[in-house]
Amino acid sequence: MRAARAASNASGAVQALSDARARAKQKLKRQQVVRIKIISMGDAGVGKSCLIKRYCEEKFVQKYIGTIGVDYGVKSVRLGNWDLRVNLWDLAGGSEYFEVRNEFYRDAQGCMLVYDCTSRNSFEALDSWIDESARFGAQNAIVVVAANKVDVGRRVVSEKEGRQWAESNGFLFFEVSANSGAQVRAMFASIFHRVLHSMQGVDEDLTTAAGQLAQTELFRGQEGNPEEGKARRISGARN
Ligand SMILES: Nc1nc2c(ncn2[C@@H]2O[C@H](COP(=O)(O)OP(=O)(O)OP(=O)(O)O)[C@@H](O)[C@H]2O)c(=O)[nH]1
Ligand SMILES: [Mg+2]
Repeated sequence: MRAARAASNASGAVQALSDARARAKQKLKRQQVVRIKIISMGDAGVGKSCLIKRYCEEKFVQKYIGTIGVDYGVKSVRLGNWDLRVNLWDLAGGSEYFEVRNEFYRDAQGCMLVYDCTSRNSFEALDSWIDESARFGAQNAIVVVAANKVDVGRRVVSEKEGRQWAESNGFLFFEVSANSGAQVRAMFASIFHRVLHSMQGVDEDLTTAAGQLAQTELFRGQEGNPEEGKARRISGARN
């Protein structure tokens, strides 16, 4: 009788220990943090800072306050049990900041390359941005091309033209508006997904969760985006 009670106590203790271990493991999993580095680039005034502000704070600022050199921020994105910390380096587009921003390209994993669909110059400058970023260390970054300001009626670069340029380089393409918020969340979610997918040693569950988020945001942003399947690194575009 006493032996049976002792055995039952022992098995209860084993069970409690195993439960505690499972809880600890779950907690550890919850605390997993993955960091990625994303940069923004494109001509001055195309709306890089506004797109980041729209995504991080859901706000839009009408007044143009040019970035001085570089701005930095961290955005946390909860993905299943994971905490994705997105380090956002917002580079000034003005030529006077060439020396400053060249310090920040290195090891970028993702890049938001922005033009203003109401400015042909900003569209024609895209090649030079790719060259500059590749020259200064971002050659492995996954690129998403953002045609911004689609809320403005008087566009001069058609969606077709923008898409063709992105496609010919193998980049993701989104038409966005920092003003209305159109496709901004979908664009960021897609780049996170592609960056995680491209990284070595990332837990599959995390990449899957990021892919699901990207799909959800695409649905939310209406009809979806045929470019979502494609992604290529900067280096892949130049050969
Ligand atoms: N209508 C409209 N205006 C926008 C949009 N995005 C940005 N702007 C305006 O464009 C101007 C420039 O925006 P910024 O985000 O500061 O541009 P930037 O690319 O960061 O410029 P630099 O920091 O100088 O490189 C501001 O006056 C914004 O209000 C948009 O989607 N629609
Ligand atoms: Mg800026």
